[in-house]
Amino acid sequence: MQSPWLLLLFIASVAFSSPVNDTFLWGSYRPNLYFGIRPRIPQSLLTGFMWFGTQDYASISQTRHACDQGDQLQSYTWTKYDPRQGGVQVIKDARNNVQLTTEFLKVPGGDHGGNWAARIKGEPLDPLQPSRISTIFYLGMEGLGGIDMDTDEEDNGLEGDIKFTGSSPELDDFGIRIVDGPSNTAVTNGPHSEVFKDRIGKSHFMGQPVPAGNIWQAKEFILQSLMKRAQEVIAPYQDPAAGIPDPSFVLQLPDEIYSGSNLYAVQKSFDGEFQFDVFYESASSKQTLSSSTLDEGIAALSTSFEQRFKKVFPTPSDYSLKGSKDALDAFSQAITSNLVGGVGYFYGNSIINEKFSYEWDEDDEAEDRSASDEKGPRLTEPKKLLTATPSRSFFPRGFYWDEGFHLLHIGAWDNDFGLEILKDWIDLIDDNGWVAREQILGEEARSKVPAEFLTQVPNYANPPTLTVAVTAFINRVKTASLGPSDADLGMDFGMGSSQTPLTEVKTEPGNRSLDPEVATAFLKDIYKPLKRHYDWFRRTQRGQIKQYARKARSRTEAYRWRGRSDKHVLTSGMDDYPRGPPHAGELHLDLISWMALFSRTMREIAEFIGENDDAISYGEIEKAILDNIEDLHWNEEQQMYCDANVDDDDESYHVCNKGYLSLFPFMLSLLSPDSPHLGAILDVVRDPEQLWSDYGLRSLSASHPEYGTGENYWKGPIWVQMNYLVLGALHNRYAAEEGPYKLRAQEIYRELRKNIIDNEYERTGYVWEQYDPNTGHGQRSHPFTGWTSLVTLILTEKY
Ligand code: 6A9
Repeated sequence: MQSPWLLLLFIASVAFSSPVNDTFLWGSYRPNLYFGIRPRIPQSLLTGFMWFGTQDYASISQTRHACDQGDQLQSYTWTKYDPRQGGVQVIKDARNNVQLTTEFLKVPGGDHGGNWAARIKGEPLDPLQPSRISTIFYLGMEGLGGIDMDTDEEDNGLEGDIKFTGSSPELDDFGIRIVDGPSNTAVTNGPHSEVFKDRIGKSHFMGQPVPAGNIWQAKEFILQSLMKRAQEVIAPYQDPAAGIPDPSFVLQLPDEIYSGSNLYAVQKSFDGEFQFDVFYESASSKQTLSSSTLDEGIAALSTSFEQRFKKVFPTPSDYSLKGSKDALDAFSQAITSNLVGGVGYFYGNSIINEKFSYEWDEDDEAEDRSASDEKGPRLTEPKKLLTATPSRSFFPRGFYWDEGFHLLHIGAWDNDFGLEILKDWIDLIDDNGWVAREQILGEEARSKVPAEFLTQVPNYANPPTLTVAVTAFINRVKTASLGPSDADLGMDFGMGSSQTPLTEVKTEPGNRSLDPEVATAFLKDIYKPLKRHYDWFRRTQRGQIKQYARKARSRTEAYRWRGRSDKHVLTSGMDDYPRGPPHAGELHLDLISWMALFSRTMREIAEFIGENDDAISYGEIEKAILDNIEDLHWNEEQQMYCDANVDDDDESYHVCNKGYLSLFPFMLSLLSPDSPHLGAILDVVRDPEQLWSDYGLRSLSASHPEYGTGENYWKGPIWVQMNYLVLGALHNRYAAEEGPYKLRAQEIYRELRKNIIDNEYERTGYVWEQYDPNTGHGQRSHPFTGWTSLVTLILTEKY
């Protein structure tokens, strides 16, 4: 079939065809869907999968496509996922009595990012009950390029393999085949089966043109097309006495292809166990994939994943944890797989408002915001982003400070992949040095966000965690270039050593970027934007120091989150954590602590790449910040670090709220082990009336008047990433270095780690956004595939 896109394509490919050989081109990069494979190319081939039960007519209104807590699936979890090889996901849907397995296998070859295969299998959860499922796999082409389906437009559906060919500037020519497994059966009996006999047991399909940028709404287009036909088919059966046909005979795609189609769907309906495969073959690879490619490939992937996992993230065996070693291994593998399998690729514009400002922020010299004269919200240029996501159902998009934590974990698993993600985040740093806290790129991402949260404001920050991922990377580079005997084997407080053997570290897949030369080149590349980012923080989040001038050793280092409202400081990341009243003279303890860490990490980066003058000045700033944390934020009567504020008489005072906030100088390892304040902090940490619970540290002291009140988001519940920071500070510094509290720190480390790991993870099959400090039960968004997965690093003691 000759079509206009061929001509366009020809022009485009002459203009910018270059072979891509990118190991990370393909992935489950649509993590908002239960299963969606796409390349990390802005506008290209999107694939997706959906299913509904045909046990009744109602189930189609609950077609499963985008992850949704309302679907009430028992679980969906990647049990294995490797960004180079693919993975295995298990989905349990009790309403439709089906357990689905989605397997994804990457097969290298050719010059355009390789091939892949997917297998979708189903079996009844309860074998004694019927399991009637209809599945739809779709492919859509966005941007330049096209897809044709190989069919004579059979009115009654297709038997055998279903074939597509397509092409795009980046992917070049490719083929897609959908192939049935060996023993699928369809519903054959039922009222009026005679009438429908020619269509039973076949694949049904549709193809239609969809406007640019709309493929993400495939579910709506496809179900409309299906329902249109279903209404026509059902019309003659108005008399209930005559019996209504079985839903699986009626709820079928129309077997029509419109000209100019760029969205195609293939539907298969089953009675009981089933299986089918999808093969994507890049023409340049000249390979033909088959079901045995998947049989063998997935088996090999499972074995190599487990072997490598045990090497990279070993579970210590001689530690008295509640779970058995096997159970902990499986759990740890699943949470890591969900983090990595939850990485998405996003592309599109976003909404910013340069002029928005709260009254207490109004005095700011708005140099960063005066660049544009435009008032009110506006759309930015489109941007691309490869990023992990905190939650596939509730917030499947990039969040700035979450990402630093994600990258600690991803980078330890696959350093190269971690750097690809980091690079995309660095690319978001704008000319002023700003990065939006929440990355809501494109219509699909926006469709998940209530209007009042869409707009990002260019003087709002979020905790600077990215450089922590960068220094973790530098530490891996340093460790990898030492021999195993020279390397620091880390602390071991009697739970057995869990250090990775260092031999072969560099040559492992995933670690090529640990080569010191490669690493240095990468760091030199990102240094300039990072520095711009750092300068942006220091310039725009600076606090007023005049009311504190008598106390402060440094006249410059004081900080305040912009963009807080009366009750929330979303920019701090700890949304409803108690704070003082909003005031232009307010100073935030967490932000100044983050700035100390930011300065420290910038110094380490500068030292590594030989920017020695910069390294010295970062060091000086860090020192000034540490002085001011003592001068401005330590409250001697209350024996704790506090926010500071200014009253109506222009006098400064402390705002003290015991909880995660008061731990910051300790939690970010800013205090020296002989700090006179360490003892008081450890007392609060270990006190069951304050932060200590059997399941981890509470966000707010149990003795605080606001504990557990209001939204109760950051007023008590346990957050794993914060516990990870505390454990890291203990493990790497206070339990390791000499000081009066060393033994105490070791003891607390051991107990806290055990409490976190022993919590209820296996009970629900999910990890959760946060945990109830009274029961340990997971709460809020689930599955939470972001920073809660740090339990893996806690288990294997990588901080
Ligand atoms: C609003 C909901 C259909 C809140 O993990 C991401 C962030 C953290 O960075 C932050 O520290 N979460 C934490 O306090 C989740 C934020 C989700 C906002 C989504 C829209 C739509 O519901």
